[in-house]
Amino acid sequence: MKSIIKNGKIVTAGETFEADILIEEGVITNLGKDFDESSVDEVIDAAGLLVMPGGIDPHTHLDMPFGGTMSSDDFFTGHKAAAFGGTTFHIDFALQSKGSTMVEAIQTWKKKAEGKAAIDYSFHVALTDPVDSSVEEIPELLKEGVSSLKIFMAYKNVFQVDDSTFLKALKKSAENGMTTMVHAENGDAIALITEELLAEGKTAMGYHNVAHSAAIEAEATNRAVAFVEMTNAPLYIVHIACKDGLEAVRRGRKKGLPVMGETCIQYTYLTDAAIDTKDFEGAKYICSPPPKGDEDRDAVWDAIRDDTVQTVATDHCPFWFDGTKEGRTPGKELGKEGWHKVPNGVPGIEDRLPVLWHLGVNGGKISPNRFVELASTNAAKVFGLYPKKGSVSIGADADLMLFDPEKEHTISAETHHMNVDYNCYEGMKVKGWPKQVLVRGKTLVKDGEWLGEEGYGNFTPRKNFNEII
Ligand code: DUC
Ligand code: ZN
Ligand code: ZN
Repeated sequence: MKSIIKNGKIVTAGETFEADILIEEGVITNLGKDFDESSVDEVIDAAGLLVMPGGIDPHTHLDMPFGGTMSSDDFFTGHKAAAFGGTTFHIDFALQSKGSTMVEAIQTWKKKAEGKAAIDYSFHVALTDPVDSSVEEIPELLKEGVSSLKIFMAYKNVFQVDDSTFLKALKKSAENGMTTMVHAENGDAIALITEELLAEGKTAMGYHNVAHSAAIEAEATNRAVAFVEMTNAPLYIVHIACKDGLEAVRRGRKKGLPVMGETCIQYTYLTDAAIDTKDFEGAKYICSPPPKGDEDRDAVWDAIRDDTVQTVATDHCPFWFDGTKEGRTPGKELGKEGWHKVPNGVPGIEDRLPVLWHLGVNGGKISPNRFVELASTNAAKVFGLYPKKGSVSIGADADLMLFDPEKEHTISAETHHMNVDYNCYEGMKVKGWPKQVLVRGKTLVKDGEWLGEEGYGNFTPRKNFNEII
């Protein structure tokens, strides 16, 4: 299969230029002008469109057991929704079960995706069983194509590990050229404050933000950055949502430490006011860490602008608002009796790019090139996929988003493709929408029509010893 994309304006992390793209067997084989159209199967006219690398979402949770239920998107529905929103690759989390190995976790997650995947994907693995054999297993993960390891400082008695395991994992990962990632909230403090709040009968949704305060996130983030100072091991701090946490990362980076930061699209828009409602509506936005105050939301944008964070992900972890309906897994209603029982997570895999473009580029906060860095290229660099993914260059996979910067769209659960009954950006009128989305040269979405297929997506092994950006 041979195709040409012509007349588009190519926007990469580094440059904006006009060129046509020649694609052969899913790979970009030339950039130029006036390619011979007589010998190709398809010519795509991208006049008036921006041609960008497809989005890479480095943080998702599809088909994940959590909070007494399962996240509601699987590897097909989640991939379909991702593609509609311009995302062509994602990295999901395989979670170790206590008593099992991390390699087993990766194999379990590979099975979840096999035959369902519609876009390409990879996995991080979470070390949740804090025993020395887990740390010793770290180099084995590379044989599975996995080069990043996740540590939880929160979710006591579930995923959380102690500081000595965290430090050992950091060192072992660094020795093997792997990137450690961390969920930075103080799990012991959350557990204690939760107990105290419940003893006082404080079950309204807004108390989630008291138990998951900015101080709790910032303390763990500062501790994580200090651990980087002690070990000089690369660390990527996921889903940073508060000003003081961002400040810790900024300070670490100024010192030259190999620390990198991720924020999520919901933190650029939502605040704690969304959760702190009188009724149960607030449950929709309960996630950990939760969005915080106006000042924190402003700090997220500052961090996006000044490169304190290198990626904008989603932490996509959808749960039905009403999971009691036929055919649905239990959802947010599990927490009707209190915020502490609400499954943590928000949907966003489909919304990330249009919302980031609209608030960021149209809002005058970031350039189109910075958008590409945050949405795609930086994740490819950090996680060992670049330049195969995240770039428009000769030899790269033709994972492309043809983006119409003039197209207006109102985001709504009525029209989205995520397998969930609400949308965090309901009613937001965005300008800029993906018109056509390709993975390895195959069109998955065109003008709002699904042309992809279940099983097309490939597991993509990743390299180690990656760039620290
Ligand atoms: N936070 C969430 O809100 N959901 C999934 C896991 C996490 O850390
Ligand atoms: Zn997390
Ligand atoms: Zn997560």
